[in-house]
Amino acid sequence: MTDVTRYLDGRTLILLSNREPYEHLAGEEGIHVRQPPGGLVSALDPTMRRTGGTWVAWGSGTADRETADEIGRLGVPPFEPAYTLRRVWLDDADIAGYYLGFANSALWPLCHLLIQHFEFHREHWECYQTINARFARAVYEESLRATGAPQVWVQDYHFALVPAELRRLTADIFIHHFWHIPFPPPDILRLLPTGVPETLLRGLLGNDLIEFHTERYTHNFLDCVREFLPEAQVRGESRRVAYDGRQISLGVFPISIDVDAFERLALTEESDARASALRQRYARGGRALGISVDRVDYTKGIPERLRALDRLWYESPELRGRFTMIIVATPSRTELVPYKNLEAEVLAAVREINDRYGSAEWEPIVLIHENIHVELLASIYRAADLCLVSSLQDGMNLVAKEFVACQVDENGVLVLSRFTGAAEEIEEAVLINPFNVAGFADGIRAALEMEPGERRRRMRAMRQQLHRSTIFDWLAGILARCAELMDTRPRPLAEVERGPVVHNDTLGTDANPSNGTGTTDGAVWSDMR
Ligand code: ADQ
Repeated sequence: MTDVTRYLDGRTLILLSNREPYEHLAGEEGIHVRQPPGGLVSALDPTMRRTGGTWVAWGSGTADRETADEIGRLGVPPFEPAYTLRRVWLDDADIAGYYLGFANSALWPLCHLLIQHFEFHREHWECYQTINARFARAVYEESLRATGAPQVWVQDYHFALVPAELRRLTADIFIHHFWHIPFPPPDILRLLPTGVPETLLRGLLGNDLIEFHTERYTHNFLDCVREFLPEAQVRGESRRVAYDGRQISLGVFPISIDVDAFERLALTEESDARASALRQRYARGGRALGISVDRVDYTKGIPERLRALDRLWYESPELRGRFTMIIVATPSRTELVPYKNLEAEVLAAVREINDRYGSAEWEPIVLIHENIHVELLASIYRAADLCLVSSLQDGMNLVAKEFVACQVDENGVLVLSRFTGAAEEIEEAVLINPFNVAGFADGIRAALEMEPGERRRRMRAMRQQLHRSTIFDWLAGILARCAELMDTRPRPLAEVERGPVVHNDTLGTDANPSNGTGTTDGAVWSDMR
């Protein structure tokens, strides 16, 4: 892992994300701790362990209150505290308004251009503002405890208003923000009531640096600023905005995965055995095996994928019995109606396809409708001959990268929607448009028929490219850019007076009631969004 501590130059990193890196859960055998192994946590937790600092997040676990002090702080990892987790409490109304409401029923569909799912409620917007202010206050309090000059890193669309609110509380603090999903063009943002887009953009312009996956999202952001905040000066060529007497920079930093970790998981003896067993079961006698992995979310194009498969088996009867598709589809945000409906639609479509084309020896689609352990995921990726990613819009899409990392035998073909951030980065995938069902079916057919030599050439090129751009390169790129920007800023007086910087202390064991209370179950993925 690249040593990123040098870019911090002794500053204290304060990270803000909606989901926390360690969640305490009450179970039958007492309290246990779980670490969600999503890309973000697996990159940032080791970093925080090395740099110290504080991670501020929603305390979502059922035993989170009992395992933190009275203001929600505890040292983590629980058995070997290296940094501080500051939990912020939300009640059911907060979750309904801020998280399920404005963040996931307004911003999420708008940013993905899927306006048929867009819902605006004034109470949700008010709640979003209140909760953003609450998180900004928590970050501010943590910044006052920091022993080194603080550098705040905000994650995602849950916190568009935090940067401006935090800057109101402490003007000189360095704040940057990674936006994990697409950023929409002005015509889409205009669907929000007057005043809301302006407030969101002003919130984001509280940052010193805003990071996106692709150039396109950066352009959309700048177009929105031009349109809604005429008082701001946009300098497109240098990707900067001058606003309120400050300079805000934008950067393109495509996120990635811990490539070596996935590769190692795919290469273990157990994984080898599991991959052989999977092929024996689903791909016997020259049959091909396909895989897809997503949360059940309308952005992922799951019904479109099923339509393409239906068309393929309808048009090409010779492919019936020659190709099995494993669809891993994890329930997500099931409290929301569009998600509940989508789940029912997916289950019904899978049943229909299996009834229509299946036989006593062959089930066309094997649906795994739950979270699976990352070890099993790596084995399935390794065993598969093709991976279908069919998002209607997707900020990046990590599944595409995980598949490539686990293809250690270099046999697989990646069929990738052109509407993912990944498609702008990965060369040699078979690109498809999920809205064009016939074209999508052709793409799958082309992947199935591709010569072994061509498959190997493409996969090898994708793997080489991926190794040059891991999650640690992403992290180092962002922190290096922050260091550059901080160097060009005059050092605020408070920081000069603070004297030599040292790492933030984590809470001692006394203040950490969670110590020794359980096990880390790192293998189960949890819905990070
Ligand atoms: P997501 O929309 O969640 O992320 P994605 O990037 O594909 O989408 O990441 C999903 C992660 O969940 C992957 O690591 C995948 O392996 C895992 N996962 C999904 N289903 C699973 C299951 N059943 N069992 C186990 N693991 C499962 C958002 C944006 C993306 C962006 C990321 C990171 O929407 O565009 O790539 O953030 O910035």
